[in-house]
Amino acid sequence: MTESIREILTHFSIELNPSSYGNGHINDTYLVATDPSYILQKINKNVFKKPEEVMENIKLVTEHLRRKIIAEGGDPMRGTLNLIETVDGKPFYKSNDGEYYRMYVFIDGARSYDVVESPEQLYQAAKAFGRFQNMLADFPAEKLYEVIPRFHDTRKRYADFLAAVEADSVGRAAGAAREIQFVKDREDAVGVVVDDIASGILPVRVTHNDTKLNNVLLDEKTGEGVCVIDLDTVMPGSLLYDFGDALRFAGSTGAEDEPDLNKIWFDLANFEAFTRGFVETLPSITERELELLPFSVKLLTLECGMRFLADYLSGDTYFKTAYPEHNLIRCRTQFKLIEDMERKMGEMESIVKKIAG
Ligand code: ADP
Ligand code: GN1
Ligand code: MG
Repeated sequence: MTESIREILTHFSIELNPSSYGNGHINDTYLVATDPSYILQKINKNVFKKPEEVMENIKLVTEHLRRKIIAEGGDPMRGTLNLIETVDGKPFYKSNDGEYYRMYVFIDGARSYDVVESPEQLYQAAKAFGRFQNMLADFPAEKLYEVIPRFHDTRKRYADFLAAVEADSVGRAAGAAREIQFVKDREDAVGVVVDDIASGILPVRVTHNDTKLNNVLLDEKTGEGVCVIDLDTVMPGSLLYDFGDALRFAGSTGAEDEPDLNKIWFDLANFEAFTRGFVETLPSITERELELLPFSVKLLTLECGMRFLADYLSGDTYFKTAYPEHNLIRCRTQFKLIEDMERKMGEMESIVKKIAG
């Protein structure tokens, strides 16, 4: 029999009815408003096929971050996610219908943003993502499971996209012909970063891989970055994935699902602020990484756009959607951003040169 969320909570020794929380596209998130408060999450098993491996990664990564933060004199209860164990000492609870639940300490006095409000916010977010990568620079990457195989392998993402077009399993391809062509016209871009990783030109680092602005909490009073959250996809990757994915989202003047494309532009002031924070915090950045920073934003935007479009063509099985065209609307904002970036690529390159000195 399916257990209610209230029953699930008793396994973390809490008696309460929690409420839905946040705007993540993947897991089901609940706020447990007690004192202190907690975040309860049901892990999306369709996305994460082996939830035990996700939890093993998160346990190792948060323990590592905790040690680093303490060594630097910081507050580990705010600087990293803290898992709450179940009554029988496990980092997650598996319900009798086979669902996986985990609980974190709720980080108070900080919040995430779904749309950027100022370049300063981006500067602070970038420093938080940069510090996060620095703290993981000596993490033994071989201990991490690859929880979503080839997550940012854009060649594979492109092949998956073509397969979704070909299958046209819900008959939506004809109505998305323009968007499909937009991706096909940019096939040349998909191999650039993966090929440089394969040939050893780009270093492999332990990266976050999902650096949306709503995956970093900023202090409500000072605006400074407090904690990088949503650690499900921490895996070996490229610094360019974290940079590109962050600006894909935070460089936009509108929401990821804004239907009015006249409101969607790629904002160079936001690009500059984020780049400054990121580059300042990561002295280990290489020449080739610097050179590819502007391109990586276009690449990660293309990757995300083709994932939204492929999901639309496959009947919305991956991302949470609120209405039938949601994934199509999302891919359109990504493609509008790419058009604007293509016009602004020269300016983006000049900004990186100016910052890197
Ligand atoms: P998803 O994988 O679905 O994106 P997240 O882990 O990003 O889920 O959580 C969704 C939202 O919940 C976040 O954007 C953030 O606003 C909030 N949140 C998650 N964990 C915490 C936490 N420990 N403290 C405060 N807020 C949190
Ligand atoms: C998902 O979990 P969330 O909402 O932070 C997705 C990202 C996408 C993003 C697009 C595990 O991120 O890869 O870029 O949606 N996460 C996963 O908004 O697929
Ligand atoms: Mg999230």
